[in-house]
This record gives sequence, C-alpha cells and structure tokens, in this order.
Amino acid sequence: MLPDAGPVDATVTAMRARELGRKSVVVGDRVSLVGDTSGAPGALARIVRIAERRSVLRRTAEDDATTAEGRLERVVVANADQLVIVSALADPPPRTGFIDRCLVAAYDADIEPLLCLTKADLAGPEAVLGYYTELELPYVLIRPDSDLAALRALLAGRVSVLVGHSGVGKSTLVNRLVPEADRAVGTVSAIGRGRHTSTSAVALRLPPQADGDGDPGWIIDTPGVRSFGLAHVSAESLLHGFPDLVEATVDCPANCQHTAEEADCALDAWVAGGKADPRRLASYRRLLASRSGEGDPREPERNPGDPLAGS
Ligand SMILES: Nc1nc2c(ncn2[C@@H]2O[C@H](COP(=O)(O)OP(=O)(O)OP(=O)(O)O)[C@@H](O)[C@H]2O)c(=O)[nH]1
Ligand SMILES: [Mg+2]
Repeated sequence: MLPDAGPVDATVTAMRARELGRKSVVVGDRVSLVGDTSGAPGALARIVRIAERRSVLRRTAEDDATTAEGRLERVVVANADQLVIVSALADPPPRTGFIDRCLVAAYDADIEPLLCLTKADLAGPEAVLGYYTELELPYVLIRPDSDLAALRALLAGRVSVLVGHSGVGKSTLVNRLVPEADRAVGTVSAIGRGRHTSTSAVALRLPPQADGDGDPGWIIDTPGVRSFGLAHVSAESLLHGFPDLVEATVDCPANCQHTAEEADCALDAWVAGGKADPRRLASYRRLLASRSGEGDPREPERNPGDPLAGS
C-alpha cells in the first residue's frame, strides 16, 4: 500500500511487477501495490515491493544438501508468528519424528510452535504428550465436537500457519474456524495417507472473537507434506529443536558432533541420568544421520514407539 493510498479493505487481484526481478511473493508477504486497488471485478493491481519479512518458514524437499532435490528450498510462508503443527492421533497415525522436524524448523525460523492434535475422538493423546513431557510444548486437542475457544485464544492477534501430513484435518479445522472459508476436505485412504486435497497455501482472516474487539488473527492452511526436509538448517541449529537436550551439550568435548559414535558426548550421560527421554536423543541422532545420508530415507520421520501405519 502506498502512503497516500489510505487503507482499503478489499480483496485485490494483483500481479508481480517486472521490477521485482526474481523475488517471489509468498503467502504472508506484505506488499506495496500500485494501480487499481479497488477490488472491483476485472481490476488489476501490480505488486511493486515486498516488505522485509519478520520471519521465513522454509523447508527443503529432502534432507540432503548434496542433491538438487535436497537443495531446492521452498519458502512455505512469510511473517508467521506461530507454527501450528497438526498431527492426527489416528488415521493417519502420529509421527513424532515429523513433529520433531517441525519443531526444528519453528525454532530455526523464530516462530513459536503449537501442537494441534486432531482426531482425538479416534485415539488418546497420552503417547504423544508423554514424549514431549519435558518440553512445555503448548498443545490443543481437537475432536469434531470440541469447543474451539481455547484454540481461538491462542490464534488471536497473530499469524498462524498450519503444517502437517495430508489427511490430518488441517482444512477441516480451518473450515470450522472460518465458516465461509469453504476449503476442500478429502478422505483418508485405507493405508492412512490422505490424497493431498489442498494444493496451495491460503491465508484467511479469522472472524472476530465473541468476547472482544481485539485482532482475531490470521490462519494459513497449507497443502499436506510428506516430509519436512531440513537441509537448510545447520547441524548446530538442529539442536535448538531439542531444548530438552541442549543444556547437556555444555559438557561435551570441543567439536563434539553429538552422534552415537562420539565416545564422550555428554548427551548419553544426560539421558542415562533421567534428565531427558532417551527417545528424544534417538530422534535427534536420527535427524543428524539423515542429513549425512545415513538415515533410512523411506521412513525419515517415524520414531520407534510411534504407532505403525495401517495397523
Ligand atoms: N474422526 C475425525 N475425522 C476428522 C477430524 N478432522 C478431520 N477429519 C477427517 O479427516 C479427513 C481429511 O481431512 P482434511 O481436512 O481434508 O485434511 P488436510 O490435513 O487438509 O489434508 P490435505 O489438504 O491433503 O493436506 C476428512 O475426511 C475429515 O472429515 C476429526 O477430528 N476426527
Ligand atoms: Mg487440506
């Protein structure tokens, strides 16, 4: 918006101006427009400037920075304040390895995480929550008939982006939060994988809250992802996704890589002393290994103890 244009509350169709060069505009970007910003049918404006981004959530297709796919970095959204990690408790089953990856991405992008456990009518949250006991990770439980007031309060005043596997219920939730959103909702096939019903990210303004006139916030629905590649995150930053482990590493020898092969890595004693869950250390080391090409690429995000797909 140009300074002299004044505020306009309309849905405006705009195209990228040539002067933007190769810079891409992503969902969540704040942009300056020129031309017809009336929002009238057929009106077309031009995007001439992208404002500096407050946060950038990225992912790579794969973990491997040595391959073309792995280096292909996608900006998922700009300017998000909160990463809502959506995981179904069943159908498809939760994958703590995937949640761990999202946590790494959130801390790396300086976006606050919120764990959103859907399909609580199908299975209980105990196993997933038990795994994150030491993290003080905020969470909400969603079932088809659940009251969304607590979630609305957590979304108020912020830009939140939903991420999760296909079929976990992101669009279903968006439709409940924003009744006029009309996001397409899919079915989950017998093997527990959704069919990627949503194909692009969309930001929607949340309706005003019943009890106040504050900013209700924005919610961004995204297409389901199979994995959350972290090739763009340095090995050191990976650890920030594991705040329950990070404290231990002050006792590590210089240049400790924190892998299972490091004889004196302080993380082993930390876990043996009951300071953190051994499954979290295993997950961290699995992530480290996947980035050096040693992990199992077929199931990068399943941790032992997660329920098995289809069983
Ligand atoms: N039992 C149960 N089913 C749910 C719940 N939430 C969503 N579903 C169902 O799960 C299926 C998939 O929901 P979607 O909202 O399309 O999932 P999505 O995460 O948007 O999937 P993609 O767009 O492919 O990423 C639909 O059949 C929903 O009706 C829930 O809380 N309980
Ligand atoms: Mg969807």
